[in-house]
Amino acid sequence: MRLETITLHHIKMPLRSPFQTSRWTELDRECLIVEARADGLTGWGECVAGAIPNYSYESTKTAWHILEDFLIPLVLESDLADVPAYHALIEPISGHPMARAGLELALWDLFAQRAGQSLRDHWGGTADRVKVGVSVGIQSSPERLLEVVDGYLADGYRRIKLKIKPGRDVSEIGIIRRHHPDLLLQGDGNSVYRIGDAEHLKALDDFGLLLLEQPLGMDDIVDHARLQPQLKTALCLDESIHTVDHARWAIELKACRIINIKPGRVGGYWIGKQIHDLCRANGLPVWMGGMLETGVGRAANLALAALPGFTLPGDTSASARYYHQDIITQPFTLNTEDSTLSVPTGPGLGVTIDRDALKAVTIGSRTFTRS
Ligand code: OSB
Ligand code: MG
Repeated sequence: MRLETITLHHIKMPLRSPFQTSRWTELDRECLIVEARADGLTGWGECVAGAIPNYSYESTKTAWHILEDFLIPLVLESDLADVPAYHALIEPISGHPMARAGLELALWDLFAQRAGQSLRDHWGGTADRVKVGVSVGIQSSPERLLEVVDGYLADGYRRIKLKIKPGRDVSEIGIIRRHHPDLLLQGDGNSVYRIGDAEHLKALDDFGLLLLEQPLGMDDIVDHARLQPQLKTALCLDESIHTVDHARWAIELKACRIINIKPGRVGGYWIGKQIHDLCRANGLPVWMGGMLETGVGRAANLALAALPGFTLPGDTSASARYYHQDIITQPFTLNTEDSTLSVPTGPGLGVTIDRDALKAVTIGSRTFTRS
């Protein structure tokens, strides 16, 4: 496939409520929407790098730089047979997984449309619906947190993930567990604890958590392997897993019992699928993480989460949990009877971009053309 144009849309969307983790707070969602044209088709992708390099070192500006100066020129000079050929083409460029993943998704959308398949079918997914929960940020007090969680339960969500940090962990998880003894509940430390906190983290074993996500350092596997045998609670790695090798090392070292797959973090859906396959072969459950995606990334995340190894509820909540107005014409809504989102079935991503809504949140754009 010879791409004719690639457009980057830098967008900024206000979040319905601030999202606070152990290390940062987000008020708005910035990201890049990638629009690629070839053979009369338009493919869409989402690069999830945000305004500030907090969750990882990437930001919308570094991603724009990597896309504009390296990835897009390579693609516009080439005739790509498939998505693996894209990965071979950009292999000399190191790092920047979110930038790579954003363009990769636009290519997946084009190749799946050309094959007349939904992304789910293209990737071999089987599920029609994906179980989902909500990732709830740190609130002003445990009492306020309980109100917020009760609101999501009233909306129909059946799994809750709580952001935690030292001093805002045992109290927050404790109050939710006391009020909801049977709720599927999990915590996410976003890399703020250290191995010296092992005794403190053991207190969380009393709450019957589904899992504890990434308590220790952003690149750590070794200390998580020291921590896991000291806990009853299953550890789940997020920030530490960027490659298939990282997943293999984590499995070999028994650093976790579960892995959260975020396509942006690992450089796209192709590698995300490989991590899924590796975990499945080794008996580790996986689940779909989230980066507060727009409807574009959300559609693709649901398609990948339709693979059989995604056995735990994901962070792919409905559009309205994040935004008053999504950039797709049919926002994702929760199936309240089973706390699921339906996997799109149309060709490619299976969603339609709302051009007016996209325009309203665009703060910069540029089109690159094959010369
Ligand atoms: O650690 O999983 C995380 C959002 C942004 C960056 C990191 C994380 C998150 C979430 C929210 O937890 C996931 C979502 O609802 O999209
Ligand atoms: Mg996380």
